Amino acid sequence: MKKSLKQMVTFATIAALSVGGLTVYAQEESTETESSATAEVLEDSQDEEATESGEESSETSEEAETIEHSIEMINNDEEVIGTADFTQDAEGLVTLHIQLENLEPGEYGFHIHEVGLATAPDFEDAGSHFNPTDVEHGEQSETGPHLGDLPNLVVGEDGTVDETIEIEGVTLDAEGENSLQSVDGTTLIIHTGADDYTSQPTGDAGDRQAAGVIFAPQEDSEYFEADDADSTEEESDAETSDGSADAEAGTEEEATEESTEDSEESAE
Ligand SMILES: [Cu+2]
Repeated sequence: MKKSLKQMVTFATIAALSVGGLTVYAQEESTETESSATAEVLEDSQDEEATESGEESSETSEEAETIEHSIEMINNDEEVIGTADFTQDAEGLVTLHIQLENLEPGEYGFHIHEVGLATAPDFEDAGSHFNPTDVEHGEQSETGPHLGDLPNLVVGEDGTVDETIEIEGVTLDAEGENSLQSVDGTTLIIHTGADDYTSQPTGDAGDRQAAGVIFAPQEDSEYFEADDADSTEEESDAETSDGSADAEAGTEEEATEESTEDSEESAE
């Protein structure tokens, strides 16, 4: 009776172990002669097997990092009117939490545009809608919507917005497909009229009343502006380098400048 139990248990001692997503098959062999001790050990390992396979099902999800990215929104007068906080969760879902103030009550077209530039007052340099899948505009079109098409933004009587929306089909991961970190960058735009979700190619949403660059154009984009980054973030550095550049310039130039300055001073 012990012998038959041992045989059964021996055949059953192939345990599947899940270690960091890799499935490892461990086969236990028992060449020992029959003994109650061996049978007990094997029974124990069978119990462990059951426990392990139970744990296995709860360890299937791969670890993924969340990504957070926050930007400021400005109006046509370059006044900051709020923030847009992008979050990508471990499953890859991108959500946008937008908080704004000092807007006129109403319903406005709201899109991600395909160039990471937003120069006030018209924000026209943000280009067209972000549309990497090359489809028609609007959820009511045959092939749409653009990945940059967002639901109209509704501003309440108090002129504020506090909304969280999911953005399907995009990623914040620079390496991912349809990434908002595209070569040309991306910009969030609020229009002056409502998007009708139908008219091509923009939903007839009118002019642009607010914007925020989500990601700036990358170095190999035709829209890349090295000077822009310097002027916004490194003004003091830029001034310093200008000064040192002048100092490094040849003595002839310096002499010319001095003589020019001298003549100007004498003129004043
Ligand atoms: Cu738009």
